[in-house]
Amino acid sequence: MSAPTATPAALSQARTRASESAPREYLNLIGGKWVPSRSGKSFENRNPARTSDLIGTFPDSGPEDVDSAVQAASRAFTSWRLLPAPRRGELIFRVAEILRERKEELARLMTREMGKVLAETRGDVQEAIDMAYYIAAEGRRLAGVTVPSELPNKFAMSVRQPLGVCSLITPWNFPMAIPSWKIFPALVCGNTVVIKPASDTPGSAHHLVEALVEAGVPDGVVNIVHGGGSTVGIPLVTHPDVKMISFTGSSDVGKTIAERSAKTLKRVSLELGGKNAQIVMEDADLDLAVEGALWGAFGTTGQRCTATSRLIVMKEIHDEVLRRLRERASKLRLGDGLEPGSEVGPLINRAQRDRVHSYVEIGKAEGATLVLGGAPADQGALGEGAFYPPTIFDGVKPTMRIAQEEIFGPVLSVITVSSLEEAIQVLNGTPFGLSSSIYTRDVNRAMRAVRDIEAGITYVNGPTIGAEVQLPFGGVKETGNGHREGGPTVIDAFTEWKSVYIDYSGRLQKAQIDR
Ligand code: UN1
Repeated sequence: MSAPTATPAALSQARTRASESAPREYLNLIGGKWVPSRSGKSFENRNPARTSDLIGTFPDSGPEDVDSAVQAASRAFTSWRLLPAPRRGELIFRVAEILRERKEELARLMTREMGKVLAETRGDVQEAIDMAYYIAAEGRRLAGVTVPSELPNKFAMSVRQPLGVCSLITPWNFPMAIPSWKIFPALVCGNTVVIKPASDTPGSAHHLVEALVEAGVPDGVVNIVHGGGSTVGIPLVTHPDVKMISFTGSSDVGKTIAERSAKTLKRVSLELGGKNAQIVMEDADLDLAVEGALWGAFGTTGQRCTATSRLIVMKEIHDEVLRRLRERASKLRLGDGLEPGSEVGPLINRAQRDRVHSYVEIGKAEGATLVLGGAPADQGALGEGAFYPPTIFDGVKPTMRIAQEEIFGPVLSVITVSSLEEAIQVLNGTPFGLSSSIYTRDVNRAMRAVRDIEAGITYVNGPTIGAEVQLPFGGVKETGNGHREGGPTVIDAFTEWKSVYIDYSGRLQKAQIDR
């Protein structure tokens, strides 16, 4: 009889348990080598559900580390750009397979460093897997346009070319999905990258880069430099050899990046803040609308750029919607995302918890009615983390700061309206335009909303969260600068067009003149 063999899932869980106990020293990846910061400085990564839990230390890097990484990426670009795109795609496909095998282990590690509950971190890893499969196939497309020439014996087409070294700066709320939205398309298009993940969640990006190394990515094609915004982020934006910057984060930082990169005319793709709203019409399926609002507002503890932070409700159904919402939200279980039964994890850190609470104070001072939550949850074990309960304000006026500014926490503002026109006007009345939603059974109203809402994403009878990788992702107004991640559109962000004319007439032909 042969000895029992461990299944991949069991091995993965064993590795997780081992790694959950011991803090680990993580390094930068520069030119294919794992190295500490030049200064030797490092920073800590702690579990936001239990800040006594030290996950590991990461290099606290500086401009000199950025420079080495950009140089390594520039060197690697000379050969990576010449590797046929289908081969680059095959490498990304191998990454998908590696992530799929480790999904559970990676999700657990992510919950430990970011806080969101396990079902959601599994979704985060899944989004990276989805993106890897989607983009791997793009290696056999990267389509250009081929069109007739106006002249005889002349061929006209256009091809896509890589940009060079891309700086990728990613946030902590989707610690693997968002890096994957940027790294995979950048690579399949033939670019090389330097990534700086958020210093609250450096581990998940590290694990993604490890998977790329294991899949066989050549030295220098992917580099990771850990550290802060001013010490690593800004040098990555201003470095003369960087050709493109892709950033996801706050609108304020996005504007700084746009200003700092404007002097060198670098391409900049920005995915910034949101103040997303869900409209509930009086004909809506109210159970469905309340389910959607709960998931949109309190899923990921409200820390999604697509999170629902305003609920715009028709006056006829206001009381009923609020009653059901309050009842359901008050039962959501706060807790460590690794504990079975937890439905709402902690905020990313105490500073964010303080910020959320300061918005609650602002809402009260502005005259909104607090109907649920509104104070940090620090009873018992929750006191060791950065927990904040689902919080609902009623009687919110569209111009109040809590209805205008991105809070990035579990705070929902309920606004009452009396017509679809007013609902859309209120929805559009913020500086942002990322995601939006309308619940109605009336197709005419749904189609008017789809047409008139100013946002990059509109859901009908679905919450504001839950975008899929194969459609463009991004927003209008201060949510971005016109670029889109995901979908075929992400290829536009990471390539230059080259138009190619091939004259096989054997004579000088003059466009616009010979006719
Ligand atoms: C984000 O909040 O930055 O659509 C990304 C969603 C997720 C991605 C959110 N698929 O909610």
